[in-house]
Amino acid sequence: DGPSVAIVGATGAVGQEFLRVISSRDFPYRSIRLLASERSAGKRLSFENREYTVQDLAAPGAFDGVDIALFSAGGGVSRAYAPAAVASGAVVVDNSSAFRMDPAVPLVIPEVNPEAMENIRLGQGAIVANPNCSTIICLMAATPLHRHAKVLRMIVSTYQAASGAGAAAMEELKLQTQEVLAGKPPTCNIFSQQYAFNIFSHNAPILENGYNEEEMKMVKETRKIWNDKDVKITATCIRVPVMRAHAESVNLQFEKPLDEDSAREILRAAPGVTIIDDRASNRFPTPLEVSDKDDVAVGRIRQDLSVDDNKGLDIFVCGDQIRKGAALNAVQIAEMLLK
Ligand code: A2P
Ligand code: 11C
Repeated sequence: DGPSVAIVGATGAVGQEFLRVISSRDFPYRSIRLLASERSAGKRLSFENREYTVQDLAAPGAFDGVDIALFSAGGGVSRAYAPAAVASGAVVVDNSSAFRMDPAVPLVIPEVNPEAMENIRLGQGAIVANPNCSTIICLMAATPLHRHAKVLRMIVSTYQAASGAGAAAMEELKLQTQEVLAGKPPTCNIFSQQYAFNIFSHNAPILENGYNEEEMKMVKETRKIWNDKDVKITATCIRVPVMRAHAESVNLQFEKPLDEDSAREILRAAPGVTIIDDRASNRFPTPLEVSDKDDVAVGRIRQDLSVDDNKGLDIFVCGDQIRKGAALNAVQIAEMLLK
């Protein structure tokens, strides 16, 4: 029993994680269909002791009988194929940026704004958007504090992993690391400059206002998810040579006072959040520590001494980009559809 599920982008980094998360959470499904480009069509993949043949997304009838379609094959693919999935009655959970800012499409982090999708029903074609990974990881930690003291301004600096740019970028980081250690010139296919032993501004296109698209996603998506068009947000997004978890330094300025002990209590009670904040031994969240974990980790919880009246806090957040930043969040959305 359970819904019939299609995975779009099944051969990709997030697509593969969809399968691992479905399995580890015992997500009930009647059938699973694996879809990717024609390059992968015919490829055999095994999942939960069964063999599947990857099918071409563009083949006719790709969504026939599908109840839930989890998309992670880029914005272009979502724009091209999500409407067909919706027309055939599927609820699309879309990991791309294609529909996030569409007022008719809920943009959902289940721990943060589940109410946004209360009108979405299985059997009635619709799209639910998964936020950008940097937004999800940031808001998992910032929202419980926002609910308590209302964020007026948020300043984010990210340290983003290779996985955000897909499986090929992760391969490029491995290859370049070996090449540089061997004294060879690094192969630059995915990124235009050396990635191993380097950091650079996020590869998303730079917009006219000088921000890159990744930064503006954090600004706009947060306003939509918090349903707060006035909250002031600025971000600087940076790519670091880490495999699969993002780190973010988040500075929060509040309307009401919030002392650091209360903040720690609030975060301790927040679902999907783990605190790693050991000042005595200088142990705080790291990308490695959260890799393959569901929870986002928060530490460096401290009063911002540049803000009066306990109205400012600094925190450091790490989260697995592929898991809570993408696949887990999408599967949690799918679970909400079953309720
Ligand atoms: P394929 O492996 O056939 O190229 P990642 O984010 O790790 O780079 O993965 C991208 C995913 O999106 C892959 O599964 C990839 O399939 C899929 N994909 C990319 N372009 C298309 C397309 N035009 N049609 C269908 N699937 C696509
Ligand atoms: C990254 N978050 O880490 C980006 C990539 O809107 O889903 C995913 C972009 C998106 O590079």
